Order: sequence, then structure tokens, then C-alpha cells
Amino acid sequence: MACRRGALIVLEGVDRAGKTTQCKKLVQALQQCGQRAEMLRFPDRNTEIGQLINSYLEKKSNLEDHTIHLLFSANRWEQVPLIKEKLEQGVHLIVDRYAFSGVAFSSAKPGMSVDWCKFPDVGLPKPDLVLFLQLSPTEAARRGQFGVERYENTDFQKAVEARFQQLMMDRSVNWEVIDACRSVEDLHKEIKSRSKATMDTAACQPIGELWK
Ligand code: NYM
Repeated sequence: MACRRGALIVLEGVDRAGKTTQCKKLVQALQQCGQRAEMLRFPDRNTEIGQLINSYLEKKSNLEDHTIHLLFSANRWEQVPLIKEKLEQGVHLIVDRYAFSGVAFSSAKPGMSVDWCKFPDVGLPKPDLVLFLQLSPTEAARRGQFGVERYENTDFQKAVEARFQQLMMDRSVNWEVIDACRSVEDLHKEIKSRSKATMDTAACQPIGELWK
């Protein structure tokens, strides 16, 4: 592979940590520096699978827990050819949620183990960096009420946060925890600087396989 592939950078974190805002700002900043960068987000609600997921999240349909988990995973796999193509073309991909949200949310449900939940995502393109935007429950609460989508309640979010902490103990993934309790601009500066360091090192490495 030519020594200039793009980096796969994922932002994860509890709800209201600012992932979407920060993904957009990072893509914009990279583009302004003349870099090729694009944003992806999961779930991608535009595909047929994404529409099934959307209807589940909006509580318009009910799906069995394993079934919806597999749909979230399939929604990532259907983007893999595009992800690989873009990275190989030298485009940096900034991703709003990935398999880690998949495992953290599903395994927070009764009877769903972390190991079982990881399996369908084993072998996905491995992120070069996963930035976990950490926000205390108190600060999260200050940022407004939950919406009406499925999973948007404090007890469930606490269980999700605990699963994220468990996933972060796996050193095969390049996690960096960032304190999200500060201004949008300060957070952006730190995310930009950590991402740039990763872009330099990722450029000459092959794309890895997640959890393999
Ligand atoms: N979610 C997201 C999952 O349960 N599994 C997944 O694999 C992913 C990617 O979907 N509450 C949950 C987390 C969120 C919800 O995400 C929708 P967003 O970023 O609000 O569109």
C-alpha cells in the first residue's frame, strides 16, 4: 500500500458529550488545512437496514434484542467497502459512534453478554484512534433533557457508561479518554491535536482488523 492512507478516527461517549458537533468541526478543520476528510455516523439511517434501526429507535417497531444488535452491526458492515476505499484513497474518516456503541448499548440489556455482542463486529476496519468523550452524569444532565428515543433514560445510560469503561480496558484498541466538560473550542483543539498525531502514524500502517 502506498504510504499515505487516511486515518479512521472514531468519537464515542455518553449522550450529550458533543460527539456530533466535534466530528463536524474536526472534518471542517482538516478540510481547511487542505486535507481530505469526511464524516460518517452510525447508525447510518439512510440505508434499508438503517431505516429498520430508525423505526426501532423511534419506538415505531419492536425487535428482539439480538436481532436489533445484528442489524446495527450489519449497518456497519454494509459501509466497509466504502470505508476501505476512502482510507486507501487517503481520505481521513471521522466517525460518530462505531462498534463500541453497538456493544455498550446492547450489552447493557439483561441477558446480553459483552462477548456475544462483540462477535458480529469482529474484523471490521479497526479505528486508528477512538476518542472517548467523558462527561459526568451531573454535567450531562445540565446539558438538557433526554429526548424520546429508545435508550434515552438515566439508568440505562449509566449501564451503558459502565460497559464503555469495560471496553476501554482492552488495550488492543487505541483508546484515548478526553474530558468533555469544557468549551466546544477547547475540546476541538485537543481533539484536533490528538487526531493529527494519529494521522501521521496511521499513514504508513495497513488497516487493522477490530478485535482480531
Ligand atoms: N446505538 C448506536 C446502538 O444501540 N447500537 C449501535 O451500534 C449504535 C451505533 O443508537 N442511543 C444507539 C446509541 C444511540 C442511538 O444514535 C442513536 P445517535 O448517535 O443518537 O443517532
